[in-house]
Amino acid sequence: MRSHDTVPYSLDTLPDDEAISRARSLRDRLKARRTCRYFSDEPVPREVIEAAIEAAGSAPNGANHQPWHFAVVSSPEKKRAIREAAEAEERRFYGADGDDPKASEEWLGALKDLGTDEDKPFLETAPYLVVVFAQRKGGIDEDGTTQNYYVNESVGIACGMLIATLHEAGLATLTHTPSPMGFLREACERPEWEKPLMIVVVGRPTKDATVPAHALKKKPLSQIASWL
Ligand code: IYR
Repeated sequence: MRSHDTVPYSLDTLPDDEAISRARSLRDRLKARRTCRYFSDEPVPREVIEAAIEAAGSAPNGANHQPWHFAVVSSPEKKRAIREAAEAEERRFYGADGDDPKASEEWLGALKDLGTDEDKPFLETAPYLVVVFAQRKGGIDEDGTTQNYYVNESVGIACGMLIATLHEAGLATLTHTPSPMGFLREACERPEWEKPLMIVVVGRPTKDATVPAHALKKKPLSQIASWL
């Protein structure tokens, strides 16, 4: 190793059975997470959002530049503006405005079992929209001059940690990705070198919320892992 400042690091050593049982228990809690599309307007504590963003902000990332920004939107006016702009894009995507859909027939076919369409009422009803921005530059400065590395990987991992923490706090989430979503930069007053990556919709499910049965079909371990 080249010389650099260090601090000690250690982890509690768990007995194997305890390690296995903890891994399985977190697995089971994470497996219970569902992508929810029916949100009530019931408020949720801001502290939960803050803690989840702090968890996300601890994600492994390129050169510790922490190339992310989380714009937390709760104002009804902002949420409405985001909904209107997102639905305008989604109408083009699904061809709901009378023109040919931007999405291919194949893509629309792949979405059939999810039941999604151009209506996104949750963007207004959910108490919080966490708009996640990836900083292509400017991770360690304010003026966007520093180059960042592995930006999509870093921010993707951070989003996973954000969602996991929100789920652990009993909140429902939805990763929403209108396409294109450049309008989010203006709505959230972010600089041009930041790229909106996704909206994480956060709140509580409505009493009669459902999820698509299709989304419950998960590939078994034998299909998603190989051991070499
Ligand atoms: N952004 C659109 C379409 C969409 C695309 C994929 I891939 C999904 O898994 C779900 C939706 C929408 O939100 O409707």
